[in-house]
Amino acid sequence: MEILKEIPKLKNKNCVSIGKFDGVHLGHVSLLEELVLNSELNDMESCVFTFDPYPEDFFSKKELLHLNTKGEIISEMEEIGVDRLIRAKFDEKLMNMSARDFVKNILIGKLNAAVIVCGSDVSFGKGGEGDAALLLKLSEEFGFETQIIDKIEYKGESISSSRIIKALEDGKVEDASEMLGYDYYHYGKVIKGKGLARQFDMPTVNINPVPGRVIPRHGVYCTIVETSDHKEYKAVTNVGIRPTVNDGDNINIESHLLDCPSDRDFYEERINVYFLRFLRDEKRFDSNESLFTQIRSDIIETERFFEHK
Ligand code: RBF
Ligand code: MG
Repeated sequence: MEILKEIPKLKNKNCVSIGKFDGVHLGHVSLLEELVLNSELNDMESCVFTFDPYPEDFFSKKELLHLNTKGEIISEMEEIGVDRLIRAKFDEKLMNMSARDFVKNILIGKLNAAVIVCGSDVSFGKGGEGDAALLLKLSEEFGFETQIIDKIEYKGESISSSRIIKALEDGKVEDASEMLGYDYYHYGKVIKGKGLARQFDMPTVNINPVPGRVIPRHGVYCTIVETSDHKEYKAVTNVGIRPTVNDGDNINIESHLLDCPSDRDFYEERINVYFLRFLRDEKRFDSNESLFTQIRSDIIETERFFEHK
């Protein structure tokens, strides 16, 4: 896949998608698959047009949290078979371009779009004035084909990144999984913990969350921990700031693996932690003893969860 920062002038006809593509989820994946299928049927190349930074990050003047890193999204596009990804700088000129000019000058003039594939909620051009209806209208005038893809629904509402982020922030990780098409996860290199959990005969593995990625609601979860040798362990994981033992607001993701020899040290290995079920909120306990009494019951609940799974 070719990745471009500048908008190229393409000679051959292309199938083009425009959209935010700010996360890997069922809605975006189905749209991209449709784009690639369409390009193959038409014997054209597929091209995704996006903005970098995301317009919502630009307008809020900070990098908001997203479901995936840009690198993860790029890998997914590559895997789906997108030929070309344009990450155009979101600047004054593009921002103030009318929707009609955007189609005429960029999509047709530069990208030579013969087919445009996009979601029914597409919005483009100045202030987001352009929508699916306008694309259909302009396709007659300029002679390109527009294919509008219906949004995928879950529990009666359409799937979107913001809805999935909300579910994660509410601890509704099963809903998030259904909308993502995979279990939400965090990953990282195992860092040194305090060793306190080990004293209580509950060794744990700690990672820091990936910057920029959404953190699920602080609390305790049934999880799967996948190690770099592709072994999967049932685990119980705390996400949060550990108010019982810490003063800071540094967020930590700490997992106790259910069936793992306690002398196995994962230090510096890369792990993935997949969130399967929210058990309870993170709390401040009066003593380490009461914290670990609670953790023992979290472990029992987690064992039950996996028995019934
Ligand atoms: N720390 C807290 O301060 N409050 C909690 O509710 C809490 N729950 C936890 C649940 C599990 C399953 C695990 C593995 C850890 C939890 N911790 C919690 C973190 C705990 O403070 C930490 O394991 C030890 O202090 C050692 O770093
Ligand atoms: Mg979207």
